[in-house]
Amino acid sequence: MKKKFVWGVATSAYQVEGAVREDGRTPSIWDTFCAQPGKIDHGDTGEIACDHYHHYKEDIRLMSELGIDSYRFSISWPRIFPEKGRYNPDGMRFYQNVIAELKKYGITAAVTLYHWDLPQWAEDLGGWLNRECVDWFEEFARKCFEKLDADVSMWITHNEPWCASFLSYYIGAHAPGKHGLEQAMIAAHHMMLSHGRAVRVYRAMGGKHPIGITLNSTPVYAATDTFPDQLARSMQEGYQNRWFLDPLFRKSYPTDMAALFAAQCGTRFAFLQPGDLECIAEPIDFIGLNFYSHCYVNYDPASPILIGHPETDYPKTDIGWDIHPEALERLVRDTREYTSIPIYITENGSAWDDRVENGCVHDQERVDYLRRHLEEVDHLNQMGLGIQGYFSWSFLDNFEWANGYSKRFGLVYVDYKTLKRIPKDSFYAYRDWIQAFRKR
Ligand code: IFM
Repeated sequence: MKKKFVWGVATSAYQVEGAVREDGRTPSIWDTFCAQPGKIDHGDTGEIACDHYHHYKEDIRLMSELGIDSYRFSISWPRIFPEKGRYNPDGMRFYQNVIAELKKYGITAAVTLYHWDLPQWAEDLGGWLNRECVDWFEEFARKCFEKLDADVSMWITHNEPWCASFLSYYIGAHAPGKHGLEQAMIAAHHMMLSHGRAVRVYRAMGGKHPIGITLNSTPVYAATDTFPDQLARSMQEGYQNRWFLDPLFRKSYPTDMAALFAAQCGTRFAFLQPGDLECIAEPIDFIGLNFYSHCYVNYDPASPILIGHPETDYPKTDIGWDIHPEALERLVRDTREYTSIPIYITENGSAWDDRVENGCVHDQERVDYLRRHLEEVDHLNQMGLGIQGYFSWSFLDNFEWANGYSKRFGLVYVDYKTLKRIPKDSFYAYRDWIQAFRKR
């Protein structure tokens, strides 16, 4: 039987939940990072966020009005293990309640285990730079499988490991805000290893639902056809895409990137131990892709990884990202070079400077962006590219990491003073699209 296409929305724990001290939760690296002056726009924090922790029933009722099949959310690790080795049933109860509420409306739960909120206790012991972090993650994953699997429709081990490693340990823009290339390589390796270990645990427990990982690999375009710019394209693909796809599907790291990284930071690859690559390549059931834009590059010999980012004349969203829906085809085709397993678009969306007018939010730019991307997904599936579902980012406006609350991605507007929710025009446009699709 043909599998049903899944329509969904997505959020992540730290970005929406708030309630950072409730029911035994301890701080995550994002609480610590937010407390450091200058890290987050306007000094914003996730302390209250959308207070989804207390508003989840209202939010899920709105999801049912939207008519989605599935809600993708993540689990806050420091709620579940507030200290090393200490399980906290009170923290788990929140997710059990969310899933029970979803069930009432026939909405399935697509659960991400790690969407960047590492417990601070783990960071204090070295975090992802400490190989033991893989064991701590495995313990966390096992507990989530044990307590939630019966009512979860799909598991995503990690969200965008490139961001959680290179953006966080090399560029330093995200928690824990470090600046070392070898550190990023080590963190990425341990995250990918923890992915493989979680998949093995799930299989060993007899888990029957699909399990996979979400990447933010990107379709890359070179500014010109010249050799240097084409080289930069290949480097960018290596840095953001192949560094994760090769171990997942080919049991190796890309040698061109490994050589470049090694020349830059002198790593001896001591973090890579026998058996690791086999574990990372444990077979998965689907791959999640988060797609927002393309990456446009030129050759920059002054950059440690030879990549420059020239200005383009594409129209841009409020966060400055080029709008290029057709680039999704390149991303999907590049992914298809590696695997034929189902692809889910686990995030896609756009930030705009939304305003409330007479109780409504007329976000025509988001409606256009959404429609063009949905048409593209449809087009790719007509060509047989095997996209199995689409999750709009985001259900709610939320804490956009280093941008704080200054960038709004939601289908639902959140008034951060009153916590009132206002469905935007894009909410109704998405609802209508889903309904029309189901009637086909
Ligand atoms: O908000 C983020 C999300 O947490 C991960 N993917 C990209 C989104 C928009 O920046």
